[in-house]
Amino acid sequence: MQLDLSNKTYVVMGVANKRSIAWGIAETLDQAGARLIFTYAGERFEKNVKDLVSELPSADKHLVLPCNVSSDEEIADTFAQIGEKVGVIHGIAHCIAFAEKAELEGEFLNATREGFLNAQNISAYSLTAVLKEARPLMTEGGSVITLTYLGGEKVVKNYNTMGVAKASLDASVRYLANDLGKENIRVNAISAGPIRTLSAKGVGGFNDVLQAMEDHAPLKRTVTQEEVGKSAFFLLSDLSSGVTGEILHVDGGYSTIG
Ligand code: N5H
Repeated sequence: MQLDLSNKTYVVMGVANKRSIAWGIAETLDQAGARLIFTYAGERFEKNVKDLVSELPSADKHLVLPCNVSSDEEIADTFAQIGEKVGVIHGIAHCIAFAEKAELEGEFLNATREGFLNAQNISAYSLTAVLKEARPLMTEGGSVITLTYLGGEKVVKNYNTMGVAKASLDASVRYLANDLGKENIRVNAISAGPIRTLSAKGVGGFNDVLQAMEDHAPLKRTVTQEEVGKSAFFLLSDLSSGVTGEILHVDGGYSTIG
């Protein structure tokens, strides 16, 4: 069993700022000694991510690259660069989702074809698109995680089109786990409870969801980026060597309450 990740390399996709769940995961992996490759969505996040990474204790060994996951060419280009620079990778934290604001309020029935497909494209298909390019670099086996949410399993007010995209992501995790298991590549998801991140900013009813966690979750509180980071460490490391195709709820037990 290996708790030290100093000879491992992970790709962390989707850090926007220091509140990002992806950043909580990155900090945990950095502390364990892993080498990290960060990818960011567009120029507006570049400086943020580079500044944050430069503050990590082992900043020198990490890399920061752009990757717009709506483009197959960009994903191929990013992973070609990763292959050239580090060779083998041991895992990926895919922390990427998007839905237009109009899709995140009112009735799900108001979803537009474009809004629905855009959410599926960025939030669900991107995991498969990334794994197509990452697979050839995972020659020593590996572990991949993505972030999902309860709204993909149950109806959660306002989550709407994102809920359907997360259901698709959850199913993708199971099919990808089945495809890649023979290469000792595991694929799992963390279903985090609500955390105040940039992606949650400005979406309706977020405070009510936080309050419901405090009132009804078995732990009677919300969870932190660090707690998601610790569970990510479990899933990305050898500690979880027998676990694949799984959705791990890091939500203070909220999803178990009827
Ligand atoms: C039930 C809820 C609250 C309502 C729904 C929130 C859904 C959030 C997810 C998506 C991914 C947010 C999103 O795409 C917002 C964008 O329209 C606008 N924001 C941006 O473009 C910013 C700048 C960038 C950084 O954001 C992204 N995503 O690129 C769910 C909450 C209780 C839990 C939650 C917040 C879940 C989740 O999936 O994040």
